Amino acid sequence: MITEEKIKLLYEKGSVGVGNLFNNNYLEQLQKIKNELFKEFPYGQDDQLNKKNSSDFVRPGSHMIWDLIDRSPIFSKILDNENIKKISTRVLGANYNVASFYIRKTPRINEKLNPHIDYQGGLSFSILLDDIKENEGETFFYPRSHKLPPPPFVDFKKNSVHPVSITGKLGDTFFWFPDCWHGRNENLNDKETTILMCHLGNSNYPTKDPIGRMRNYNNKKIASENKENNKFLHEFFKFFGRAPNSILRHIIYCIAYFKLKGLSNFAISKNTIYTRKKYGDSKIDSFSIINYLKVINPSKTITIIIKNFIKLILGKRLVGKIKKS
Ligand SMILES: O=C(O)CCC(=O)C(=O)O
Ligand SMILES: [Fe+2]
Repeated sequence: MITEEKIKLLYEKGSVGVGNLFNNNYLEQLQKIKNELFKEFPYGQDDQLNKKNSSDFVRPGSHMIWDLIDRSPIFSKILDNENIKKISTRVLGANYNVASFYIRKTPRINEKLNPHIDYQGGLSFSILLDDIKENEGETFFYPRSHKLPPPPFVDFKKNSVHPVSITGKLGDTFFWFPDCWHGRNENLNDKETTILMCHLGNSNYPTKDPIGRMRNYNNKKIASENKENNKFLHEFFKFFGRAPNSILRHIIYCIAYFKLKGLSNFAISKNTIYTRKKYGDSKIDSFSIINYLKVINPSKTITIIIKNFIKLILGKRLVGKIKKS
C-alpha cells in the first residue's frame, strides 16, 4: 500500500519498500510469463532488442528483456496499477513518462555492480519477480545518499551509511530515486533471480532512449503543453541533472534544486526535465552543503577532475586510442 508515511520515507531515504501491490493470482501469472520469456531468451536481448545467443553481458550481471508490453499484455497492468499511478503522479506530476520498462535476470556471479547514481530528479520502481534473499543478485541502496556526492567522489570510511538490500518475496515492490546510491550484490547461488525495473520521468523527460534503444511500449500521450516552455531552464537542468561523474555539475544541481527555492519551484512548476516535485516539508526537503562536503575524498576527487580535464582537452577518442595501444 502507498501511504503518506511511505511517500515521506521515500523522500527522506531515497528508497522505500511498499510491499506487494498485486494479487497472488496475477503475480503467479507474471512469474510464469517471465519464466517463459527467459526460456525463449536465456541471455536476454541486446540494445537493439535482438536475441542474445551468448552468455556474455551487455551490462555486467544482467540479462535483460526490453519489449515486455509487446510480448505480453500482462505487463501493461503494472503501469495501470492505481497505487503506482498515485505515487508517480505525486512525485512527477500528471503525464509523467515511462522512460524504460524491462526485466533483468542475474545468474550466478561473484562480482558486484558498484554503487552509483543514474541521474537526478527521477523516480524508479522495482518489482521482485522471484523470492530473493541477500547475495542473490539483489539491488541495494544507501539510505539518505541522494543528498550526497556521487559515489566515485566519496570516502566510504567517513560516511556512516550502509547499504540496505531489497530482498523479499515475489511481488514485493520498491520505489527509489535514481540519484540515491545503488548497486547490485553478487549472486552466490545457482538460482537465477529476476526483477522488473521501471524508470519514470516527468512530462519533459526525453522520449528517446539515450543509447538509441528502440522503445517498444506505448507511452502516455505526450501533449504539446508538456513540451519545455522555458529554454534556459530546460538546458540548465538537462546539463546539470545527468552528470554522475562530475562533482561540479552534481553540486550545482543540488544547490539549484535544494537551495535556490525560487528557481527550483518555478522549474518544477514547468515540469522541467530532471526536476521532481518536492515533498512539501522544509525539513524533509532540506539539503546540507556541510554534510555533502564532509564525505568527499579529496585525492579521489582531484584524480577524477584531472582525468576529466585531460579527456576534455584531448578528446575522448584519442584517450580511448592511447588506452588501447
Ligand atoms: O540490476 C540492478 O539491480 C541495478 C541496475 C542498475 O542500477 C543500473 O543498470 O543502472
Ligand atoms: Fe543504476
